[in-house]
Formats: sequence, C-alpha cells, structure tokens
Amino acid sequence: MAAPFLLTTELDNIGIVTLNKAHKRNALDEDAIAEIDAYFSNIPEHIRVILMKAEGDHFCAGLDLKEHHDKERGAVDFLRVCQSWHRAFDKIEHGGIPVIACLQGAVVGGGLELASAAHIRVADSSTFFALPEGTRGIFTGGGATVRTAKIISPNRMIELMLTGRVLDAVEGERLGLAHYVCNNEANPKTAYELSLELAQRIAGNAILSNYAIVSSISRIADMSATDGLFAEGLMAAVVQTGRDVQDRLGEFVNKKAHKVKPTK
Ligand code: 1HE
Repeated sequence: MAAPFLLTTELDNIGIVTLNKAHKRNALDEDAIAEIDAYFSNIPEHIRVILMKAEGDHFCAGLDLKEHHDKERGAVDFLRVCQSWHRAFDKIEHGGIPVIACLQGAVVGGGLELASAAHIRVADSSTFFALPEGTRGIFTGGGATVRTAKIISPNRMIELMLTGRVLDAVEGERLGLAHYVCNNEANPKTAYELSLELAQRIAGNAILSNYAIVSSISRIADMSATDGLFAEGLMAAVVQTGRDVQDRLGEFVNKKAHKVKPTK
C-alpha cells in the first residue's frame, strides 16, 4: 500500500497535518486531495486550531503534473478534479477551525491554492511563490481565481500568471501571501516555532469567536454592503452572547485581563 500523503498528529488541542511526499515535492494527486478532504471533513471535536506543514525543502509543487500527463484526462474528468479540490479546500477555509500554513521552498500553482485556503501563512525565508500555470499552458483549478486573487488582487494574479514571475518570501509577504517571514534577522524563529506559538495563542480564544472569524469574514466580503452588515450583526449577536463571554469580559472589568499594547 502506498504511504499516506498526510501524516496527522496532535499537540494538546492543536491538530498537526504534514504533507508527506517530499520526494515529489508534495505535488497533489487525486489521492492526496482525497486525504485532505477526509481529514478536514472529520476534524476531531477537541481540536481548536490546525497547523499544516510539509516534509522536505518545499511546501507543495501544486498539481501532480505526471499524473495529469499520464491520465490524459478529458475536460469533464478535469472538471471533476477541480471540483474535488474546491470541495477539499473549502473545508479548510470554512471548516470553522483556524488553519495555519507553515511554508518553505516552493509554494507554487496548486500549492499556493492550498496555502491560500489557510487563514494564516507563516513563511520560512526560503519560501517562494509562483503561479506557473500560464507558462505551462494550463490554468489554475484549485481556487486561486477566487482565494489568491482576493489576497493579492485579480490584477496582480493576472501579471503573475502571464509572466510566471517568482516572488520571494519578503515580496510574498508584501502582497499578503505570507503574514510572517521567519528565519531572518528581523524574526529569528523558525516558521514551525512561530506557527506553533500562534496556534497555541489562537487555541486560547473563545471557540465561537474563532468560528465567526474564519467562517464569516470572507463570506461577508462576497456580499453586498447591506447584506454584509446584516450578517455581521447576526454573527455578533450570537458570539457576543456566548457562554464564556461574561467571564472573559468580567476579567477586563475587574482589571485582570491583558491590555492591547504594541509589541515593539
Ligand atoms: C513533481 C512536481 C509536480 C516536482 N508534479 N511531480 N507545478 C509546477 O509547475 C512546479 C513543478 N516543480 C518544480 O518546478 C520543481 O520540482 C520545484 C521547484 C518544486 C522543486 O525543484 P527541485 O529541484 O527541488 O526538485 P525536482 O528535481 O524538480 O523534483 C523532484 C521530483 O519531484 C521529480 O521527480 P523524479 O521522479 O525525477 O524524482 C519531479 O518530477 C517531481 N515533481 N514537482 C509531479 N508538480 C488544480 S490545477 C493546479 C495547477 C498547478 O498546480 S500548475 C503548477 C504545477
């Protein structure tokens, strides 16, 4: 039996998911997408945050080009492949649990589509981003036209796809593809250390707040302003009256809660 694409483990209430096909740069074949879908369809109830990382020097080289070449898929076959990616990545984005992607090396094509479905991206300084589809005679099919375009703007995505330009970690951070860059002078932590630190912090948030943040903001961005304000009000009405809100706000009222302070 082939080795699994995903290794999964837990650290307290943090789920750790590792892409485990370093020998083919964690390229995504049909089985890999099915495993991602299965994991994010059945997140154990005690898991509060998921950290997604990869073995080897590269996060993910995107679509398994060999599988695609060898299968000689027709249009309907590939439409089904795209839909399977959309379903799996939608579970990452809208599963209600914050997902942190810990990146290194290539985050390209479908690898960038996978990372774009995560809520936070922490990049090692070796990370590079690209959408090489245009220069390979193909097109994105794992959600980049929606998610990556939302992050960097459709116009920047068009330029990256037409030219095949490769962005380094810092350039990626400037455009929002990474929220943090690690392993450099400004931030000596490894990407894994920082990802874990963020995961632990986020796991301490109220469950309902985390749910609202990862489930509603991107959806509200797709709504008209009128619908968005209505949905925001409804979401806040549920979250602000949740079970542990009184306790958390009581800590602030009693001067026991942390204050919001600049970190530098
Ligand atoms: C692969 C893949 C892959 C590597 N599918 N097998 N993605 C791309 O266009 C990126 C293609 N890959 C690369 O540009 C490079 O491999 C990397 C920059 C990621 C890494 O380079 P390197 O020198 O470390 O590795 P390598 O020697 O190129 O690759 C090691 C092995 O991984 C080699 O196989 P081997 O049998 O010769 O050992 C490669 O063939 C294999 N490999 N990348 C299959 N992508 C839903 S639509 C989404 C559309 C897209 O994602 S398009 C973007 C595709």
